[in-house]
Amino acid sequence: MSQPVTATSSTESLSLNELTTLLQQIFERHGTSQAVAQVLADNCARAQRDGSYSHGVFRIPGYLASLASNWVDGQAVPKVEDVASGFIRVDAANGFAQPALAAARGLLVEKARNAGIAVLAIRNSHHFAALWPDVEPFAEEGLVALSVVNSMTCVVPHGAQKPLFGTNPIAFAAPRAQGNPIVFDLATSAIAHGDVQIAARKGHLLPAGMGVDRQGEPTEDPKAILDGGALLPFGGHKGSALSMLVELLAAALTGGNFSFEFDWKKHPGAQTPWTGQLLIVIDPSKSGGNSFAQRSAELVRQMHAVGLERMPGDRRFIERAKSQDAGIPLGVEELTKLRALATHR
Ligand code: NDP
Ligand code: PYC
Repeated sequence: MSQPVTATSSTESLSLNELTTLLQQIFERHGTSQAVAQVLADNCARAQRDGSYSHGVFRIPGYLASLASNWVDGQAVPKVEDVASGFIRVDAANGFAQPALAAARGLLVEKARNAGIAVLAIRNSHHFAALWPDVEPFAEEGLVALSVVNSMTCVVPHGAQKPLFGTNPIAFAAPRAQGNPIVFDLATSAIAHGDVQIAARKGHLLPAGMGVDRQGEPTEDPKAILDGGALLPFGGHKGSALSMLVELLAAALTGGNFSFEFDWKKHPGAQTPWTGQLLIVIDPSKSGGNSFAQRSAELVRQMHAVGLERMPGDRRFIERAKSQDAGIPLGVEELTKLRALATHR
């Protein structure tokens, strides 16, 4: 789900570089190292550019509140451990997950190309962003990538009465010949928590089946979900099983927290989940068959041949192309606030 920002007289359009620079200034001004600011700003600006509005500039106040509450360490230096031919562990040192991935990325690609497959297990990390930016670049260099990250307790497992799981997204990217890579990135909850917050702010109702109120009764009111209610997994028992998979791979396997294992109550304002993240990267050239990228192009061709009009990722690629021509539109009021954050704490 997304909330398009259409260019109008009350918007101003920035290039990707301009927005990244502004966001970098904000992060640094609010206590991150330059290295962390660069990684987070790049991630957040690309999300905004692609129309991933629940994880673009909308997230800045949450990042800054978490930093201000000393819940997350914006100066953390990740510790990368090369533990096996196909396995890297990273202790993010209570910092953000993306700088941990950046620190291990070169070694991860080298291992995937040598062994055919490699795992990156990040723990002690905070992931507050869209997941597709973590996997898409691997596909752009011919690799297949899968990532999972767990978040914070707000999803009721199918058949249970109380929330336990996080919104726990799964992102996948694969190269495709003569086209954009195949990329999907989806919360295992019926809707991302960020989109519930956006709907609440705008006074919109949600479609049926997304969540329950504090009494456990189905509700379409996003405020009732946020005020003591909870979300449901997508697809009933099937999404619930995938959410459990994410808890196992992103937390149990990495040494990170399950979504229910941390409590930010002692850090007022904290919003970033303190959990773990797993990435699996595969070099498809090792399969020895026809070029994987040609095969994925064939799959997409056949999907279109049976009537499919929109692939996952298409909406983002269209938004990206638009912003390359016209810039990234931001509301003037929002931009004024962002500019103020870049100069004042
Ligand atoms: P959506 O339901 O909007 O989209 C999920 C995927 O389905 C996307 O790849 C999307 O492609 C694709 N898609 C959407 N509609 C269609 C359609 N009609 N036909 C074909 N494909 C379609 O995303 P979610 O609400 O599940 O998640 C939003 C974001 O929230 C994600 O980026 C996720 O990583 C993030 N998130 C992050 C968390 C964290 O802990 N860091 C926790 C939970 C969510 P497209 O992108 O082109 O629209
Ligand atoms: O939108 O569900 C979400 C989310 C959780 C953590 C970051 N985003």
